[in-house]
Amino acid sequence: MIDRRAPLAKADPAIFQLIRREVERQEHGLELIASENFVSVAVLEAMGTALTNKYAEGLPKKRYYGGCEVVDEVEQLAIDRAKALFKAEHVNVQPHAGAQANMAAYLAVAKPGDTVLGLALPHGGHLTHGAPVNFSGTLFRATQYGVREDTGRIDYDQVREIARRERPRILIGGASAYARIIDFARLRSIADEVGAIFIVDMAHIAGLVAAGIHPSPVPHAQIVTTTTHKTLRGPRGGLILCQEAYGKEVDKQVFPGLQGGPLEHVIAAKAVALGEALAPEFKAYATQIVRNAQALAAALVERGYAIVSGGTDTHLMLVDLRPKRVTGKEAQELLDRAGITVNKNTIPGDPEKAFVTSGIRIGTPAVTTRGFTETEMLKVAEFIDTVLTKKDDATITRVKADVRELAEQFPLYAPPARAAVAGGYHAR
Ligand code: DSN
Repeated sequence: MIDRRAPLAKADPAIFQLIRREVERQEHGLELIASENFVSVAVLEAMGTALTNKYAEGLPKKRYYGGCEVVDEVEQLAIDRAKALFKAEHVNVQPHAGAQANMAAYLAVAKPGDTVLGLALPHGGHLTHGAPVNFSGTLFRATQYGVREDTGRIDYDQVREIARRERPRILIGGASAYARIIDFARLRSIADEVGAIFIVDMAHIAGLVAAGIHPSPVPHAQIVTTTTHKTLRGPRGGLILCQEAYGKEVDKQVFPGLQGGPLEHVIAAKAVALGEALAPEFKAYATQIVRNAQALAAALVERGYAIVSGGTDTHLMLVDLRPKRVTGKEAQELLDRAGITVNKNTIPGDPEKAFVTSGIRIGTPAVTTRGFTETEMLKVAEFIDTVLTKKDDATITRVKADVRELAEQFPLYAPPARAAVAGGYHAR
């Protein structure tokens, strides 16, 4: 007989222990994956609620199920906050993730077989921007632009040339490993010149856009997609913002086109995160993310590393490891052993395969949430360099202890949360 009232620790000790171990890992390591962050206790709490029990296919006040009066208000609050935060005309908060948001956005304005033009994955783009192994490259005829090898920056002249030649239905802006401000006005003018719809995936920079640290794509693009869990620091999920004229079609593509019932517990958590991003403190947080990234990039350059494009305007940098004679794969594995989490990443013109790579991508949103400033970033650069230069077990063990000591000075969740994840979270 299942005891429905038993706490997780008692009901399922195996899962409880695994969650506890993961919380411990997050507490004691340095999270430098550019697409990750640590959400607030309020966001965690909203996600772990009975809203998960509710079916609500449709939109607020236009549902296919009874009993939606409460979740209607939850979803409407999320929509209203997203509209206010990004100054968007129309918002759909239901996409389960960024890939679904992109698929719905593309299908709202294009048919299978139409041509799309996006930044190539090996140049810092994203799988869903036309990679051959993804729906965006199989369902559509994908063409790709890149960055210049000498500058590491988007080659807008090349974008224009390809757009004029290929006449895409959709021009996609946005990236997952690009450290420089994207010129959305310029991309929009190229899209207009060739009669394309301009869609921006701002997943990586959404928090910076929300805070006004990065120019917003919203005034330029007909449709903007994002995830909610990166710099925006919300739950894992997606959002679509668009001009009113595209609203009905976007909504139809999300449901019934691609998804069934929305995840109202996650939508509640999105609303909480959007509320947090509307608060004045969020601007200070986003500003510090960029300062930390710039401090880390400068410290790595001082230690002989090359940074693609020479630096960063955002939350991330792409480190070219070739001067240090270590591959991205080796670097990721060595750093992992020291409790420092990064991901290997191709660099423009990478001679190595995607599974090996010559680079790593490093981002500062998560460590900034912990409270790190430029002072700690200098220590982080020292840890990274020591591990990648020495590589031996004794050094890695020593750096791991230093990483733990630094992390413990900036605790994430108070002890009760580490011990009893099902019993409510506490943030420091
Ligand atoms: N996989 C994400 C990233 O790491 O950038 C993008 O979806």
